[in-house]
Amino acid sequence: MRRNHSTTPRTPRVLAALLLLAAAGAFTLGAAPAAEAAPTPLNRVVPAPASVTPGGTPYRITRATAVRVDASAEVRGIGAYLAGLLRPATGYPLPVTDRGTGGIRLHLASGDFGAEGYRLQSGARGVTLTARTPAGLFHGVQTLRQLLPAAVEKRTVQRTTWQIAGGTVQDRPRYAYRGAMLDVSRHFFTVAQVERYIDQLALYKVNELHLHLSDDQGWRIAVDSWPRLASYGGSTQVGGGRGGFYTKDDYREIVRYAASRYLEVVPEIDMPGHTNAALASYAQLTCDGVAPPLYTGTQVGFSSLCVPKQVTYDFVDDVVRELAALTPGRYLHIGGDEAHSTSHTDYVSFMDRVQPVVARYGKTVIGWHQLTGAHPARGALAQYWGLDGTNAAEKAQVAQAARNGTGLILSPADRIYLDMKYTSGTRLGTKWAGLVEVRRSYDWNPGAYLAGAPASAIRGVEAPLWSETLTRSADIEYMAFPRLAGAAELGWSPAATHGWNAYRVRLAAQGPRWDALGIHYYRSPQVPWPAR
Ligand code: TNX
Repeated sequence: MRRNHSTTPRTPRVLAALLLLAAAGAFTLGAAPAAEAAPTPLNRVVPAPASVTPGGTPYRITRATAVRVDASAEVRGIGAYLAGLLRPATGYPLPVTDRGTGGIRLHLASGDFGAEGYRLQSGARGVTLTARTPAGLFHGVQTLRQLLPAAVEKRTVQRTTWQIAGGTVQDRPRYAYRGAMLDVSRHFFTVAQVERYIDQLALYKVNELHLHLSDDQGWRIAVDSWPRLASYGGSTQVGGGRGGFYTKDDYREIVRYAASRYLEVVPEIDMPGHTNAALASYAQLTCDGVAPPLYTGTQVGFSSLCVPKQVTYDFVDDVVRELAALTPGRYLHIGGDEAHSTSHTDYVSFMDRVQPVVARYGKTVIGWHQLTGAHPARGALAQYWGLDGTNAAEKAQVAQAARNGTGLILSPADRIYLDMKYTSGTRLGTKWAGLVEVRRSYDWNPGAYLAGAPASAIRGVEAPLWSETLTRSADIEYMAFPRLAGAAELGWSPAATHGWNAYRVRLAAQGPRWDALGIHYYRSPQVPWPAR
């Protein structure tokens, strides 16, 4: 007791002295070496920029830096988004203003930028992003972000210097369609989970979010004229969990959020197969009038809408009308894959009747490539998901359709199906298309991929993520990263920049960024990740 009494007053003083010393040490350590760290080279970005001219003094973001925008609400919005990204880690105020000079400038101008390109110029006095469109500025912001240290992604103040290498980046995409698909049917993902993924996609300049909204295991979008689709058809998922669905307001929120990140939402209602959830909800949609039970397994190819019945087309009309009305984007995906329990004749007649419905509600059809076995509508796009070295007849059919004017979106399953396991040891995912390590996923050329398809038919690349085995955001991330970055680069970067040896170095630099963002990713041994 007494002893304690005599020693306690001294302890805090000693502790305080030690803390002061530690703080001083941290201050010196924090300030000095970071100031000498070289800025990230202008080409160490994913996707690789079209052209880079390094040179000159870097720009250093300081407490005095402002984000200077054109006097336009949309440009100001992108400026606010950028400032919001940079403020937490820099601790700087970064006001967004349409006055002054220097700093980080976002500027719209006419020029040879295309619909999504931009120019980034960096020098001692500032960084200027110029584009013809807000989308171009937004993509330029993602480049700027990657040129700053990975610590910029942290949400607390970091002690370092924030430099952007001097020089010019001139950039624009190879393809207009750069997509990612999320299967929200096999397992349901909340609006917040979808928005988290959207933010991750935006970092890599992905501009299309394809949502697989219906399948055998769950119907995920409210349809007022057929309410049981969501309330009953959405009530479970693979493994028998509670499932879920998006109300119309939820869906509008996803569309709004995606648009704020310059992504277009492509909704998919998969038909005529993959429809058990709909058939279970409405017995009249089946040919025998008997509703099947809800399905929580992972088989495919056992369900079909009843092609001869008129009510099928009343249903399709209602669903397409309501979904088209909710969707500002250009496309409506009608699925059409694995219709193994629909006869070929029925499949063709179904697609002949359904495609005009999509057109009537003002949307362009996208279908899985089996659509090329029917009569793809004028302007329709087919999404190719075949594999190397298999099914030559089917490949020939897709190539023939491409020669006849059907545009193609490439999603080869043995390359960019993000649900394929990386190795036999990958806990999540499936392997029906093989094991797909990071290099295999990246190392192919979309422009020359499908023999006989003219290069002009290739509209872009999409990386689908099927969710039979995925239940959490961490699962989505582990399968998507790092392969999604490679798919995004195949969609954006000119073929001339393609090369695994340089790519793996650029990819490795993303690791610390993903760590800072809390993205759970696969540390592939093929990539020289910096030590953690
Ligand atoms: C094939 S690809 C499917 C999906 C599965 C996926 C699993 C395609 C259009 N259909 O139904 O979820 O494989 O990888």
